[in-house]
Amino acid sequence: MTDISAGLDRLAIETPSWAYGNSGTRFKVFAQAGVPRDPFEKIADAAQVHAYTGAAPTVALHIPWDKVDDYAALAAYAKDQGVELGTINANVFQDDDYMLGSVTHPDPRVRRKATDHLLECVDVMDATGSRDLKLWFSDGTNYPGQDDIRARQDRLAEALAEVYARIGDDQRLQLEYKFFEPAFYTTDVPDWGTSLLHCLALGPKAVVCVDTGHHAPGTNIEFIVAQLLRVGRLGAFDFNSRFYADDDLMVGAADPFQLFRIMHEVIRGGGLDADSEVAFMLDQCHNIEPKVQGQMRSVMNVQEATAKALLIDTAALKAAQNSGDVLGANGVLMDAYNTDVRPLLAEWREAKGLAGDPIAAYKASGYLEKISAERVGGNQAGWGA
Ligand code: AOS
Ligand code: ZN
Ligand code: ZN
Repeated sequence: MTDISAGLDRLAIETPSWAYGNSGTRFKVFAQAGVPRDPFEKIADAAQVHAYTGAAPTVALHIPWDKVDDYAALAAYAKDQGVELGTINANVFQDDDYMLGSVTHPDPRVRRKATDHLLECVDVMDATGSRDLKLWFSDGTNYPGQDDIRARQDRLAEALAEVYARIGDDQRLQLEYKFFEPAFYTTDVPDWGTSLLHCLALGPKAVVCVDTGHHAPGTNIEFIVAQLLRVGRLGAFDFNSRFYADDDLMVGAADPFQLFRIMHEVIRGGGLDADSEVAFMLDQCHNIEPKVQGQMRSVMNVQEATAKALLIDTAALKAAQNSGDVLGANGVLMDAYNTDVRPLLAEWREAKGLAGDPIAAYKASGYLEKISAERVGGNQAGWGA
């Protein structure tokens, strides 16, 4: 069998700090035992995911949910636990001031407040050593005529330009899109085209973040991935699964075949090459399942899809494509997809001194029992109250 270990070695999946806290829907948040009470404990949990999977070396922070006095101390703690701090996620959607928008709000006072928060996030990046600032805006309108759609784009461009001017040479601005929710008529960054246009206007350090849950049903996400890679603007993924809208379920749970197709385009476009800067992140909430295990399962799902994509016989695929062999080409892809890669991934882990079955090893470790006894009064993730 083809040696795919080099490709797997390069696959690093960032886990989000908010996945470890309690979460739910607007109907109910089901509290779980042992959830973290502060950012340090979230990092300790993220470190478990990396310790058992060997593929989740960084953790994304969310400001202000993970606000601390001393970010250097948080970064040092993370290092101590065997992980590093990753992407900084901004939050300009939770204050009453943002009811009509943040950086696109008609009132310049609110726009100033929102932009100042984004600049504060860059200060945090400087302190944590993070490369990426991820911006997701809930901004939009609910009713036709509510605000001037075009003026809102101008306000967005102005704020982004100010943040872009502030980031360092080695830092990037990721602009995430989402087609609806919480705005229901227009969203100010609804799609990859809008995100890309703003990134192109800003410059090379501005890149698009593709959240797999942020598309209308039936959208061909792998096409978007191929297109963004072609122009060097695929910055990152927020991986998760959707059945209906922005469900934030475990990546690969709803449609592992879609995930395989996405990873095929990533590999085809150089997104897993040694010099690639594409960031792979999870953006999920575990409302009813155990959180650390949920993150492990998700990391493993991405690894499985990637392993299958790495197994594609690219020479045979190209030959079939070039000779117009439609079924042959499709068959090459399906052969790879239908391969059971679990034994191969277990071998990959064992070669690194890890357990072949990370979840079984984690369950046997007693970590969950330990944190359940030690941590009383864990926090909500900040999501879904
Ligand atoms: C919101 O729908 C987006 O997916 C965001 O990426 C993210 O979930 C939020 O910013 C939490 O940090
Ligand atoms: Zn997201
Ligand atoms: Zn989302």
